Amino acid sequence: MFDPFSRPSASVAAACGLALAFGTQSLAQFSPPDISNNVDEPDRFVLSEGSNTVSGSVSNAAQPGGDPDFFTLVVPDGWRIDRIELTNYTGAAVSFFGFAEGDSLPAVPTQDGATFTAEADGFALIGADQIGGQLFFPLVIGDVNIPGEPPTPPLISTPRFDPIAGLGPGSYAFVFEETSAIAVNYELDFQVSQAIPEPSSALLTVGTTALLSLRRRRRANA
Ligand SMILES: [Ca+2]
Ligand SMILES: [Ca+2]
Repeated sequence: MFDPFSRPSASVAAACGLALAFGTQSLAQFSPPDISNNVDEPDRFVLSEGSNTVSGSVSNAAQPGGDPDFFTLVVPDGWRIDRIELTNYTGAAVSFFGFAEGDSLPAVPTQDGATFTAEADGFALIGADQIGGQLFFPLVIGDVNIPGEPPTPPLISTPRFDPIAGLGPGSYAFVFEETSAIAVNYELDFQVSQAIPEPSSALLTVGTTALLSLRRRRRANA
C-alpha cells in the first residue's frame, strides 16, 4: 500500500538505497519532484542514522489542485528521531507543519485546521524564524504564533509526545502545507539516533523472568 516506488523518482530510489545503509552515519536526502498531494497516499521514506532531509515546495493548500506535501517517515526498530530542524525556508511568513503517529494522517488537513489539529500529535506554524531550532518544542505545544501579529496561546495543553525522548520506532505521517499562492520552499532535517531503552519494559522483563523461574522452582518442588 505504501510502496516507496509507487511514485517513481530517481532521487527517492537513491535515497531509499542510502536509507538502508544503517550502522554508519549517512546523509539521506528525500527530494522527489513533488511530495504527494494525497493525504491517503503519502510518500514513504525510511530513515537512517544521522541526517535525513526532506525538501519540497508547497502552495495553495486550500485550493482544488493545490500542492500540499504529505509524507510518512519510518523509524526502524532500535532508532528514534531525536530532532527535527528546519534547515531552509523561503516564501510566506509561516506554513503549517504537523504529524501524527501512523501510516497516514487521521483526518484531512485543510485550511480548517481544527479538523486535523484535534487528532494530530504535534503541529505548529513555522517559518524562517525557526531555522536551526528544534521543532519538537513548537510542535508539542501547538505553537501557531505568526511573526508581527498579536501573540496566540499554545493550542495543545497536554503534550502528546515527549520532545526529549523523541519519536521511537514506528511510522509517523507528516504534512507541510501553505495556503498562499506564493510557493514556500522548505527543507527539514530529521535527525536519527539510537533509541533509548525503556526502563519500565526492561524492569518488566526482569520481573516476568523472576516470576517464571519462581513458578518453575515451585513446580519442581511440588
Ligand atoms: Ca510541490
Ligand atoms: Ca505536493
